[in-house]
Amino acid sequence: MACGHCLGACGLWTSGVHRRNHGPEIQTLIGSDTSEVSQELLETDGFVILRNVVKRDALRCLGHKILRYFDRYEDLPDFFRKELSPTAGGAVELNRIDKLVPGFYDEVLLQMIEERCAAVLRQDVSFTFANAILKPKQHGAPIRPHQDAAYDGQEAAEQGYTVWLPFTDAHIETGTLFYMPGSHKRGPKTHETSAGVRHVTLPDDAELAPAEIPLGGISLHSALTIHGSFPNLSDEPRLALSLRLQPRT
Ligand SMILES: O=C(O)CCC(=O)C(=O)O
Repeated sequence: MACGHCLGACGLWTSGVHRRNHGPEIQTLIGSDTSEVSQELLETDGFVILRNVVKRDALRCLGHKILRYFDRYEDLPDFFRKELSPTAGGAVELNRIDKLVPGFYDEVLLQMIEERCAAVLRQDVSFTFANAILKPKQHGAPIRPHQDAAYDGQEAAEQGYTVWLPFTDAHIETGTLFYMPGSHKRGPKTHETSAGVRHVTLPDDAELAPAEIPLGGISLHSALTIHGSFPNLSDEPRLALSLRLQPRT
């Protein structure tokens, strides 16, 4: 059954989204503030929501720095620009925003995220690259289901993680991520490419979980966890960072 929230535009979502959002599995979506429980959720589901990781003021400050580059998107070299939706003016990505914003990894909030993730993963990790994704207000452009490993190569498939950092409260209406819980255990999937964007076809019985993340929180997922995002139906633009994490060697 198509999901009402994407107005049927994607035709992919099943009623599982709503069941998980309102049903007994709600603990999975809310996550936990203790590293032990978070680690367990990450192992079981392939993703975990971590709340109160960064300060809102610091987020606002970094958000403004990133938005300045979206303001001059058309003037940036092709390397940095990627349209993520087939419709004009849909979701747009700034590839390697870490190369654009001076001193990107010196931002204290990124160091705080790295430390929090290291505690959950119980290993020393560092960011390897970051992309920023902007969904204009009231825009019905979903991001189709995919594994980040399909973009990042074999090493990431085995060891990599992604931190998703939204700059607004993230829920279905604001275009948050959805996850297919447990999909990281099924290994790398073959991806198809449509309009330059890679995606997987979900199994018929797929249940999807929306990531409800209050401002200041993050989600952390394995490079093999199938995920995508809802369209932004709110009256505000939706900005988020996707940050790749790898174990330090
Ligand atoms: O920010 C989004 O809407 C989607 C992010 C995502 O799926 C990714 O970066 O892999």
